[in-house]
Amino acid sequence: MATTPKYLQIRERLMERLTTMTAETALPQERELADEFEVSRATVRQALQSLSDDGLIYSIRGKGTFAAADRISKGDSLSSFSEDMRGRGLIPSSRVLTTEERESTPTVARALELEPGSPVYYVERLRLADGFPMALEELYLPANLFPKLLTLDLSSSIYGVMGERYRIKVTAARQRITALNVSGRTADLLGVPARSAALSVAREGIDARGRLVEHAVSVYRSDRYDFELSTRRL
Ligand code: 16G
Repeated sequence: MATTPKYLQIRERLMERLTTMTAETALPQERELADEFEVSRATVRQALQSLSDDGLIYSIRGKGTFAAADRISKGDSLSSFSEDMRGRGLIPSSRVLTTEERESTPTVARALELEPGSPVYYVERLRLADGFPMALEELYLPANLFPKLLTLDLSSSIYGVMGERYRIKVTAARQRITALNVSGRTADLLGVPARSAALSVAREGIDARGRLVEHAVSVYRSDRYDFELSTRRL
């Protein structure tokens, strides 16, 4: 009778344990797991590697191995980050990192169909779900549409502020998803090791009157977030 390889048995036991662990908490060290399960460290390493390959855990060099959060899928309805997170039972929040008025660069001007150099408000925020980093978001908003925006509290929903304060509702959007690796400040803010894979989503939000009201670039941790798109043959 074929026996299940040792590392798969350890993997099973670790998977059971993961179901009781909160996301982002550390697993015991390799050596401790080897003692506990009475197997070699090589077997533990193999089990951990296979869990990591499946995205159930992740390691940070020098720090240890951690339980991964369940991945969040974004559907194809037009929603804000806050709605997205709430819809999944998570509490959204933000750390506002930068707010300033800028002259639009050619790229931003093209995205918002403005004259290059026209004033835009720039808002950079770290978006969190249940207190854990999910995305780093940069927003550019035409200054003429949102007078005094930067005097407001932008740590909750910008779409909320747009609707309540300016009566502007994003009703359609153009989106572009690209893959990238994050390093340096971005990786640090997102709480991932350098060169981690991430998803960058650029959105141009259009309001009910057909105006381009936002250009946003959100860089999501790809271990915690994915996009789901439905298509139909016409
Ligand atoms: C999402 C949007 C972003 C929008 C933000 C508003 C994508 C790719 N981007 O992150 O364009 O500015 O939501 O969220 O979906 P808020 O209302 O929670 O601040």
